This record gives sequence, C-alpha cells and structure tokens, in this order.
Amino acid sequence: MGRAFVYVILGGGVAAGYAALEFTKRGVPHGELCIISEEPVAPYERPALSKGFLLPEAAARLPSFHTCVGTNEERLTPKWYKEHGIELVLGTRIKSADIRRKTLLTAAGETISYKILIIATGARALKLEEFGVKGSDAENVCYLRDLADANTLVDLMKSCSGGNAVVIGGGYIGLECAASLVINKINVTMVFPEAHCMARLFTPKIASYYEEYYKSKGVNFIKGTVLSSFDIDSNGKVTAVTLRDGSQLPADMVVVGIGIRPNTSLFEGQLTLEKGGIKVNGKLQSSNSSVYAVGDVAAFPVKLFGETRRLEHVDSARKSARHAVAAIMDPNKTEEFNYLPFFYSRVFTFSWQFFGDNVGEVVHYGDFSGSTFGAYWVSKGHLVGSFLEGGTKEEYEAIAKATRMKPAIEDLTELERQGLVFALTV
Ligand code: FAD
Ligand code: NAD
Ligand code: ISD
Repeated sequence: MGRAFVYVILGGGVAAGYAALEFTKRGVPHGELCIISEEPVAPYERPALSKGFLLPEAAARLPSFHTCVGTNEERLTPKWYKEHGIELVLGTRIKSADIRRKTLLTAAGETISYKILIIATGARALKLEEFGVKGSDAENVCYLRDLADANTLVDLMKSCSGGNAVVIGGGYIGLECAASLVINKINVTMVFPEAHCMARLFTPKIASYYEEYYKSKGVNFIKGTVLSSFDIDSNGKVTAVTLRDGSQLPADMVVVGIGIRPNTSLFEGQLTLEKGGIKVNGKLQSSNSSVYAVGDVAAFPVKLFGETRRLEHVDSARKSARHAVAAIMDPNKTEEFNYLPFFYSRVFTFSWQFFGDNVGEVVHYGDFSGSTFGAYWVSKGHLVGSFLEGGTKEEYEAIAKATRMKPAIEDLTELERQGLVFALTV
C-alpha cells in the first residue's frame, strides 16, 4: 500500500520551498509533486529562527516567514500548496530509501514511490555527546536547527531574564544567539575553542571589531577552550558549566552551536558521497540519474573555484533548488549551475555580506572605527573573495560582481588604498 508521485522532494526546509515555487512556475501538473517533511509545518525561511523569531517584541511567527518571502517572492502557505495541487506530507519521517526500486518508507510504514527524487534533507545540529560531553537532554540546554528548537529557546529566555546564559560555539549560531540573548536582557558568556569568533570566515581584525562591540554589550568571551562537563541538579537542570581548565561558569541556560552534519544516512552505500554530502553534477544530479540533491546536503561543483563544495547557507539552498528543478523540467535549456557563494549575517544593527572564497592574502579597507569596512581575499594574483559590513544594496552588488569577475590584482597596497572604490569601478 502506498502513494506514487512523479516528483518527490524529501525534506521540507528552505530548498524544498524554493523547489516547489520553481516547479509551479514551470507548470507542474496538479497531483504530480509531493513534499515529505519530518517537521509539522510547511517550508519556512530558517534564518528567521535566530533573528526575528528571538526578538522580545514583535517577534516573527509563522505564517509570516514561510518560503519564499526571503527573496521577496510569494509566501507559500499550506493554502498555496493546496491551490497548486502539491501534496504536503508533514510530520512524516522517512526511515529508509530504496534507490533501485525508487521508493521511500515512512516511519509509519507507508511506501511512497517516485520517478524523480530531490533530496533536500539539510543537516542536523552536532551534539555535545559527539565530543564526549553529556547533558544535551537537560531541560535548559538548547540547540537551534528547527522551529521546535526555536520555541524551546524562546521559553528558556523568558524564564531567565536577568540570568546567565552560556553559549557554546563561536560560529553563526553562537554569534546570532548571543546577540539575541543580550537583546532579551540575559548575561552572556561565549565559549569556543578558536582564537577568535567565526574562525571559518572572519580575519582576526574583522572578528575583533565585532567582539569589541559584543563586549561593550556585556558579553564575556572565553576563547581557546571547550567545556568538559555540566553540573546538573536534581530537577535535571544545568546549574554550571565546567571548562577544560577546571574553571566554572554559573548557567541558567545553555545554547549550543557547534556545527552541523548533513543528513545523508538514508543514502549511504546507494549514492556517491563527497565532502560529507551527496555528490552531484552541475545539474544537481547525483550518481543515480533519477535522484537530485540540493541545499546543505549537496556537494556540487563550484565552477568559479574549479572544485566541489558543500555550502551551508540559505542562498545556496534557494538557488541550487531552483536550478535542479529547471534541469529536471527543461533539461535542454538548463546550463550547468554557476554559483557564486554568498554568506551573510545580521546581529544587533550590524549587517555583513561575503561573496566568493576566503583563501589567499587578505587586504582590509574602510573605517574599522566606524560602521563601514571590508576585506578582499586575493589568491594566485586574482580577487577571489569580498567581505563588506554596513554596505548599501549597490555596494553589495558591486562586491558580488567584482568577485565573480575574478580580476587580476597586481598591487595589494593599491587595492587597499582603493578599498570599496575598486569594486565599484572595476
Ligand atoms: P533545511 O532547511 O535544514 O531543511 C531540511 C528539511 O529536511 C527539514 O525540514 C528536515 O526536517 C527534513 N528532513 C531531514 N531528514 C528527513 C527525513 N528523513 N524525513 C523527512 N524529513 C526530513 N544561512 C544564511 O545564509 N543566512 C542566515 O542568516 C542563516 N541563518 C540560519 C539560522 C538558523 C537558526 C539556522 C539553523 C540556519 C541558518 N542558515 C542561514 C542556514 C540555512 O538556513 C540553511 O543553509 C538552509 O536552511 C538549508 O536548506 P535545506 O533545505 O538544505 O535544509
Ligand atoms: P558553525 O560551523 O558556524 O560554527 C561552529 C562553531 O562551533 C565553531 O566556530 C567553533 O567555535 C565551535 N566548536 C566546534 N567544536 C566545538 C566544541 N567541541 N566545543 C565548543 N565549541 C566548538 O556552526 P553553527 O554556528 O553551529 O551553525 C550551524 C549551521 O547553521 C551552519 O551550517 C551555519 O552555516 C548555519 N547558520 C548560518 C547562519 C548564517 O549564515 N547567518 C546563521 C545561523 C546558522
Ligand atoms: O534570508 C532571510 C533572513 O535573514 C530572514 O530572517 O530570510 C528570512 C526572512 O526574511 C524572514 O522573513
């Protein structure tokens, strides 16, 4: 017993929403497309969970941030899916996949078959237990990947106004949540193993700018170490965090953001994997021609760098999903995906964007004591990456365009002198 569809999207996150939009723009017939999601709600813009969702006042709540409002497209509410004849199979976990038979088995025992499968299973948050620390299930410890996590975080923040939060991890989740905790009047200590925050992207100089601001808001940074254990009371609540050097931090709540792992397990041994994700070609097609992969779970060729990358950012999820659908619905007119990596964040009143690759030599520019500054990365004599804080729409577009052009850079001192003008005039 089971249902059969022409197209099945497995996963109901950002990529699924944008793929659905593209399918309808290309005239998918009613009844042919289905989205299966473990989450109980229609696809939404996940970035909202660490930003608008955590505000103490006028917080964003569904349905306001269903996809595809993140790119000023239509808001795809459950009603929209119904009107477009797209089956939403929500609250449903797929527990196994048979690529040869083209079937998926739900946790409840239903078989769903497809002609074409788009894997959009995203990723899961890494748990402290995977680093040998117990206590993730304590009631005042939270991660942040989905709506349920975000609701837990909001409840915890409400219950400990004026109290102490320990944020484990100095990446995207750590920095965005620390800012939200401060805005909710909670004292924050951030603990991470690197020498500065956002070590996978920021230079020490860029990191220092943001860290100084966080410090001015009362955030305490403990760098170069990790936690070794939690003190947990008889009610199952963490009361303190013990660090590897033996020091202790009092904690009314703990937020953990220590990275992710792509959800590939259903396909291991059935599809080729690379860089922790499902390897796809420039049409987002996997090692099986009936199966595509998009978003955080896909490792795709980034033509600009001449290598396969797996990206964990929303713009890549949106564009890879739309490109896969174009390749499926109109294969002859769809070229290879030619993606310029784009990352961004917004915390407090800051807003930065980054395009390209952060390899090679770095040139900083602008006013690091003011509100607009940036950096360029130059590798093998060419501009490969650009970062800008506090830019205008036109300035962000200019650094994106310049990065895609990969212009030759002969003189780093001259690039530094020109700063943003270089991108605006190249
Ligand atoms: P996801 O959006 O994670 O969706 C995956 C879906 O698959 C989920 O619904 C999941 O439940 C479902 N699923 C997985 N396995 C199964 C299964 N076996 N059966 C059924 N369903 C399954 N990126 C940015 O560029 N900028 C930001 O500001 C930003 N902010 C973020 C804030 C937060 C809190 C988080 C968690 C991420 C943020 N990101 C941001 C990253 C961005 O949201 C992701 O890159 C994007 O969501 C990836 O989309 P996806 O569709 O591949 O995966
Ligand atoms: P991340 O990779 O950005 O940062 C992980 C951090 O964990 C590292 O910076 C490091 O400081 C820390 N860490 C690693 N091992 C540790 C350990 N054993 N103990 C303590 N700290 C440790 O991952 P994240 O911040 O967890 O974010 C999760 C996902 O969500 C990522 O894919 C990210 O791209 C995405 N996200 C993106 C944005 C954005 O693009 N603005 C915002 C939020 C989340
Ligand atoms: O890209 C984003 C982002 O940063 C959000 O908060 O999409 C969401 C939406 O803009 C929320 O409405």
